[in-house]
Amino acid sequence: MYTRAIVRPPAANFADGLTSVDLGKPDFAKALEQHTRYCTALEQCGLTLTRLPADANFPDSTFVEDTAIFTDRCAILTRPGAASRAGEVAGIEPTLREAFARIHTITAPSTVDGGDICQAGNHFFIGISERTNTEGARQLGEILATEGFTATPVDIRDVRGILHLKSGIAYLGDNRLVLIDALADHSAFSDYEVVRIAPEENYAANCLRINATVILPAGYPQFEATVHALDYSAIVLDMSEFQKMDGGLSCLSLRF
Ligand code: CIR
Repeated sequence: MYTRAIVRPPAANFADGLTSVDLGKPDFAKALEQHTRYCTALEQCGLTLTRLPADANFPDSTFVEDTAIFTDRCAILTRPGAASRAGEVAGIEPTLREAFARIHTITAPSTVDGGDICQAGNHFFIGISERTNTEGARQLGEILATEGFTATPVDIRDVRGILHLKSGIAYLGDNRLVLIDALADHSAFSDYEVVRIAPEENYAANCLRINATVILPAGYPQFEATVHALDYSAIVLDMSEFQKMDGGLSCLSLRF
């Protein structure tokens, strides 16, 4: 059961952030509107929000998920793999210190982006990507082990079209994983019930199960039908402006 989330709206220079996709420049006013709807959706799921101010020093800072990992036992400050995002962690730390009694820190030469970390109950999948290095995966695995969690690294460096592990996976609870085709047959996931995403709907893999609700992006009818068939209540959100900057639903909040 989640009760809280941390969010930060996009700053006016949001379009200056990093992107690997060729979907055009995001519209700032539209991004703000989509962010507002996102926050309302989290509140509809029962979460109380801590709203940080927009931070134009870091155009990607609306993607707060990459700066920390939250568990029910501790928080972990990450060390983002993109140099332009390294300073975002200091901006989130004071809020973490208020909320968590125990905080661990990823240290050099490790890099970890929160978007590469998928929690499934007491187990974590740790993506090794362009952002999270093998040393980071190892260090994070050790930290999680001290807290009684298990972890499996998943190397996604050869998987085309995903920036982070969670661009291609989501945990829905009930031992059920949403997976893109490129990850669906990976041995790390063999003990789970798999909801496969059709290749043309890959972006929908980055969905969020929050309490009784699944929040999913608009424009993916096959996955939306699956969510209804599985009896979740669904909230569908237009994410177009964040998608242009390689972002999805999970990236825009830290939930706990
Ligand atoms: C970046 O490239 O870092 C941002 N433009 C997008 C980060 C998306 N974060 C996430 O998937 N957790």
